[in-house]
Amino acid sequence: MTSRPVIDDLSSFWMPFTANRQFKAAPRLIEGAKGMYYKSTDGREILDGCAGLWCVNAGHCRDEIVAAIQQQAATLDFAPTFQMGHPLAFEAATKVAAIMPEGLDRIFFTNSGSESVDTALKIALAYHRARGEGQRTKLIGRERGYHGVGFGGISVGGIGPNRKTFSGALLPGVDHLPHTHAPDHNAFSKGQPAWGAHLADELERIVALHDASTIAAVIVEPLAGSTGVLVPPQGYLQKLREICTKHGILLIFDEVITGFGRLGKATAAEFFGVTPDLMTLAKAINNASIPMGAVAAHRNVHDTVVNAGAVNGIELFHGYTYSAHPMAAAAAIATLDLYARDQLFERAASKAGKFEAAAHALRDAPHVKDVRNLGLVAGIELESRDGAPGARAYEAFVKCFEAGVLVRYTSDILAFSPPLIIEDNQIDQIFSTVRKVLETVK
Ligand code: PXG
Ligand code: PLP
Repeated sequence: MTSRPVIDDLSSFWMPFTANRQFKAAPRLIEGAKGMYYKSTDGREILDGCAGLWCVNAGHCRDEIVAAIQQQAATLDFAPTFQMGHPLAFEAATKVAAIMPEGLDRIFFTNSGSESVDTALKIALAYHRARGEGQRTKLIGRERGYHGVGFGGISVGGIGPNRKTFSGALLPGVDHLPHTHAPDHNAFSKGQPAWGAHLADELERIVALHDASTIAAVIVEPLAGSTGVLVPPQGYLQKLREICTKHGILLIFDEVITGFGRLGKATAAEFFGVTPDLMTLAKAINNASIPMGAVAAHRNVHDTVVNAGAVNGIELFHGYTYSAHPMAAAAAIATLDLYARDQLFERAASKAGKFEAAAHALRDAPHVKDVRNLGLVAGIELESRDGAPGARAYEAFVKCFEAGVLVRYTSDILAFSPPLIIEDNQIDQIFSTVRKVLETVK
């Protein structure tokens, strides 16, 4: 057994989205992973109920991806993609494009979901400017939306605590749709709730207020993950699409979580049958093995920007040192091949029914006030403790970890999004562990 590191060893790493003092007083450390399991530094196997952070869709340390990265590290460690190129960048883009909805086949690489969001917002502005409508600069997000942590992302995002400290420095010209969470109507919905399509009509109100001629884009997560699993009401996304099209506004789907099989199709856009103009991707694009993200742009958006300027001029003044990093690209190619070979998106679809039943079986467990799900995503919302929102879910999360199951929590919502390779008995293990834990949680 590896001994726990002393607390001083933990002090230098300022941990992201973490209660640093609380964590460092009682750390949870992972030192290995394989398939569906993490291994903790105290030698325990922990079943991964949330694919790391919604990202390791093919399971951990897959041999094919490991080999691709190792080989690439020894062959071409880095090459610029500014006025240069390397073949894997183009190959990775072609492979991503091949599984995107019809038309979204121009791929801009980034290194994270947050960068993908900023990139998509900038492409939207560039598109309108190239069309001679440079006054279209306003951006519409949604309450409870999570779009990463860049200034663009928190501006269009709708999570109060993520914005509060920075409220004086958010992007101007942003408005927000209402969120779609409606427990009075939709608690314990299996799959898409029936009530709430009309919430998309709020976009008409926002358009009337600002005038369509000032609005560049609407950005939403087709299924909101981080905020606690909000499944879109039936017909809602279709309405957003219609209203955006009617007013010449670009629709951006933030598919950082939903991309690459989470709902049983390559994208949520495909699953819902609604095609955005721009899509942000990251995480499972290469099984989270090397940081990578992307924006899939509709060919028309790409062509409008690229054809607007002089032939020898840079068309979009945007990019990252590591856009299409060779190792990330190699990992993406290996990952996409693996998804196809093992038919993991289809596998997710085939397990969704079992997953739904196992999640909803907790309906009568202590503290549970809602269960919601779609594809291989589920959320279980708990009653909050008086005066201590989030404390109950935190206790459940810690106890699950101690009982050998990793779940995710946000405020008082437990979120589940396992690797798509999950087996039936592992689905049972996740939810039976959560039930046992909830029986002991105060
Ligand atoms: N958009 C969406 C929809 C996301 O879910 C981002 C953008 C930002 O991606 P990066 O790679 O910059 O983190 C995300 C990220 C959680 C959790 O447990 C979710 C995310 C990140 C960390 C934790 O809910 N989503
Ligand atoms: N800051 C400085 C001083 C830089 O030179 C660069 C890139 O060259 C950046 C930030 C941006 O880094 P990246 O391209 O990795 O996003």
